Amino acid sequence: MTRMSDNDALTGDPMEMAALAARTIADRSGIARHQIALVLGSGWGGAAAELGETVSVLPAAEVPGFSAPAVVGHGGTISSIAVGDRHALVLGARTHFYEDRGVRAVAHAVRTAAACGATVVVLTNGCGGLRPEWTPGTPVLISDHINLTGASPLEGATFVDLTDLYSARLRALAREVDPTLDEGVYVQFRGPHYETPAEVQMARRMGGDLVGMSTALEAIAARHAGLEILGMSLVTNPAAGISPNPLSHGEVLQAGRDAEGRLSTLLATITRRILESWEP
Ligand code: 8IG
Repeated sequence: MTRMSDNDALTGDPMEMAALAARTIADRSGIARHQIALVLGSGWGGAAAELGETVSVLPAAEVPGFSAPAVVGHGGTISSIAVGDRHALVLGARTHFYEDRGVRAVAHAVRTAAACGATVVVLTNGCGGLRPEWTPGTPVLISDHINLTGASPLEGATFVDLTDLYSARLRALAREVDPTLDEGVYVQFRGPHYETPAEVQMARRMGGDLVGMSTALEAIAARHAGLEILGMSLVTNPAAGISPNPLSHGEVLQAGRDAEGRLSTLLATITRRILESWEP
């Protein structure tokens, strides 16, 4: 049996580590199976409260393989929410690639979601927008991604098909809830610095619409774990050079807070819609 004395260490087999985390979540929450998981990024933190009745809240640091958040404004809890007769696992604890804890730590949350029984994961983030009409506070569905991190969350000769990585079925469900939702291609940079204007123009010419520092690596790991993926970005700022003003983390957080109420309702409604369509 694997014993964890140091919660930060992700030294064992990644799938075993996820199974261990899933057992801890099941034992501590009393919920044997979660049908859907949500990873909440900047600006999306309020959604859990609107989703349903909170059954359990665990500090991430008490679940094997997770650690306390590195960034102010990012959560640090793993919650079980009752939605009708189903349960959503809300992961407010994301490890970013730029934290240098390795790709296993980045992938751990979605692997744990799959080990908890989820078949769908909703990956959310705050990001920069490349289209000027996407003012701060605009939610955008992710249609595809470009991974510019130079990394993969998968190890060894693991050849995973990424066609339709971001489920067309789930995007259609989201648009049933809000037909005005735009969609775009998410470009993951390594960070933690924001892009230069030249890099933003590069991303645009490559076909990108959104720039961020998460989600793409998680989506790859999620697909590998067998999950169906809905990706949603909150444009918290125009990407560098898109507007004449420089970027500040404070403004990014403020845009997130300002949009939070509306976004929470949107995400909760979409999640309930997905659960209505859920089949074991
Ligand atoms: I919030 O403009 C947020 N995250 N790479 N660029 C990148 N990540 C981000 C940005 C942005 N805004």
